[in-house]
Amino acid sequence: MLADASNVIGEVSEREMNRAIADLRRLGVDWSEGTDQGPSTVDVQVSTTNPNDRANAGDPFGLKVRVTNTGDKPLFRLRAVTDSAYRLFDDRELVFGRLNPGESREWTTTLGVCETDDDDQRQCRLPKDMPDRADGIKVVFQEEHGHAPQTVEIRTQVEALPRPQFAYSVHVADDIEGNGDGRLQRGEKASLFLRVKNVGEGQSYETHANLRNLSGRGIVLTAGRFRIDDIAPGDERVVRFSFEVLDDFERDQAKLEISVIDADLRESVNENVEVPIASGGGQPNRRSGRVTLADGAEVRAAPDANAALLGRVSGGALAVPAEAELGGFVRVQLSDEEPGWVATDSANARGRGGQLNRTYDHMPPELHVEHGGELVTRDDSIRIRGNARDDQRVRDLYVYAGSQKVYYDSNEGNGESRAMSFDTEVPLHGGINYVTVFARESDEVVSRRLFVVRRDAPDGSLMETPRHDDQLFGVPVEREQED
Ligand SMILES: [Ca+2]
Ligand SMILES: [Ca+2]
Repeated sequence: MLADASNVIGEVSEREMNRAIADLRRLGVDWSEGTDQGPSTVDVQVSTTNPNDRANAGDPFGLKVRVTNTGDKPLFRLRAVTDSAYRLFDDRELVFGRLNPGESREWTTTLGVCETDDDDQRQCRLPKDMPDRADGIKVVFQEEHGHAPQTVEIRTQVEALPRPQFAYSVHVADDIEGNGDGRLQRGEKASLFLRVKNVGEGQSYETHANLRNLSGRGIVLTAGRFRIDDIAPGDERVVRFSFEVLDDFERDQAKLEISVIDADLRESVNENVEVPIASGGGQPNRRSGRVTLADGAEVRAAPDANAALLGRVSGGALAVPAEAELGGFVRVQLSDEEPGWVATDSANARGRGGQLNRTYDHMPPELHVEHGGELVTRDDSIRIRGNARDDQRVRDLYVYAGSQKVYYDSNEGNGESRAMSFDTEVPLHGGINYVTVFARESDEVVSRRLFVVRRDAPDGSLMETPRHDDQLFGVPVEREQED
């Protein structure tokens, strides 16, 4: 039988107890107190619902315990509770009740989190954001008259889902209501194009893109929240936020916060963006028709050779609609109605076959971590190694064991600023250890890998996890500059 037995029994009032007993009877469990007739031997089989006790994050996973009375005395109110250093696997209840000689009973409890879906179906699954981890579960028995069987143990492994990772770029255009000069003045309504690319190895799930105003009065968001769920690896999405700069906005820049969050996997990026507010500005001349951008032409956010680079034409020339001209630049229309500026002398080429390669200014380092495939050890440390590379730079790389920093290496002064490698021993305490590896390009652009290693005793038995670490889900990204 499959049931979520938490709080079926426990500290309950008599009335609740009677109701619980009736519930158990419906499940075929006899919860009578009985009279003590002495001990009896019990065969206990503990297993999980999966082969090799391995599961994938996001999938159903259950613990199955089968008890057989191999002695000659009945046992009463037989039950068991799990004990694990992983909160989700801890304190699960299994209920058997009266067990007569020769009888077997089985109880399965979920190790996941249960919710009722839209069709009123109750679903219990492991959380999608679980990292690679190895755990131990003890099944501790109780019997009304003190004849409980011995504690049994089981070991499980969960494999994380491949994770998405978000690279992105931000482009503010005065294209909704404004003079169209590529700069933002008071009184204009602007688009903020957020281009998100999944550069990770797994898809995203429930994904939110949000824009927040951090400048107070004078900035009005008109579209600030989007859902961009289920982004496959390698795919990109464009979100078009919009906001207005009121005439009485007093500051010389608008401060906005952008965030992209996968709510299921708890993978997120966020960043503050400062958009300068221009005073004055030119009036572009209207243009129509198409222009052909030369192979290698640079498309920028404003009519200025130093303005942010949106992308570069490659593989041939590329024809695009022309909209306006200003200061030696032509404003063209890119995909998704996004405007861009190209120097006029790069906009009268011939040919075709090119495409626009978009630039991502926020691309986290590619981080590989190897732990030898082993998440269980009897040693007091584990060797991990790996490397990080980035198109811009890798600033530093560090490792935490629980809340303790155990490794740090700065890339400052190294010959190759865009790559780093590491090879280190991470100390382990008994039981469950959270190991997190970080590689940073900057304070905001960080990659992280988390996994959970179990250290067993030299004889292979499960070890107690020190209490201070048992709730820790890795550590937050550091903000301060390392020394
Ligand atoms: Ca403008
Ligand atoms: Ca980068």
